[in-house]
Amino acid sequence: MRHYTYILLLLLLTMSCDDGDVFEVELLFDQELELCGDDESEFYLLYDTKLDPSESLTLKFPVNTATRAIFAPTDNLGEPTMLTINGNNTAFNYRTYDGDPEDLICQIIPEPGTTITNDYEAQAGAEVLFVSTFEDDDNDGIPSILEGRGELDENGLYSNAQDTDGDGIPDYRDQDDDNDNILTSAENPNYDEILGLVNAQNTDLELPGGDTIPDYLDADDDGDGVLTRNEDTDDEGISPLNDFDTSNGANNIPRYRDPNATDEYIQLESLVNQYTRRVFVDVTILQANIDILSIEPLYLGTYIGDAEPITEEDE
Ligand SMILES: [Ca+2]
Ligand SMILES: [Ca+2]
Ligand SMILES: [Ca+2]
Ligand SMILES: [Ca+2]
Repeated sequence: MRHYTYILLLLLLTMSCDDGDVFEVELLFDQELELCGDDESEFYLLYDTKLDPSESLTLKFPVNTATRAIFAPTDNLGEPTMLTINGNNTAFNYRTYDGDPEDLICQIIPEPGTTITNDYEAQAGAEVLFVSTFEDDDNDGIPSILEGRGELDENGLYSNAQDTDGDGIPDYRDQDDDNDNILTSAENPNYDEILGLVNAQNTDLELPGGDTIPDYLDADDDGDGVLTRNEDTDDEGISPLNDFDTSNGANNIPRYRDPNATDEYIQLESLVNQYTRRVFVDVTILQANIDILSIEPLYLGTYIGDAEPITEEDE
């Protein structure tokens, strides 16, 4: 996950008044962009607002196939998308207000004059550069980088990522890494920010037939030769697909953790996998050759989308 620490980044806009005087405005925005509009709207509006004094930076641009792609990247190459400010449907504004601008801001074409005290619009010609990337996460409690995600390939994808169970879903997107129908998050990987995964639960470590493979990567947790997915999770409620036995199991231990319980119940069905994708869009305004706003390349900020759920079947 990216982390931006632009706590007090000072940006300067040099502006000219109607009489030609130039003055400077300090812009102390947090550069965490928000979005109005969606793929079905007429316009997107990316914006940043602040109080004391109340100001906004807004970037309006039309919704079309090209701009929808800004919010739905298909790779992590970070290839830039460019739009040109045209003074018409693609506009960049700096506004000041006499109150909190938050309620006004999502009116794509606000009525000036009510609470907007100044409205400066970049003239045609400036360019906007968007760089879009995304992060997938199965939210199983283990950071993707520790699930063998590996490096991006030349296509901007993690095509060489580890896939422990060979189900076609790489571990970093797989909620059930060993395909035993028990979610990784329920197999106690015990990830620690400092220690990593050294304390991951391993049921069969000291059992006959056991191993050094942690449960979340071990398809046979008790080392008895019967796959966990074909044993019973008993009344632990740990897997809705692996409940075969109405008894409490021998020794009050669920069969999948009891090496002495070796009855096999064939389960061919697997849990449906769901992961989340979060999109990041870095926005920079290029080209200083504008009359009203004299800006060098201005890093406007980053829009961080919601973690959108994606469902996929294993192969
Ligand atoms: Ca995983
Ligand atoms: Ca599992
Ligand atoms: Ca094990
Ligand atoms: Ca077993």
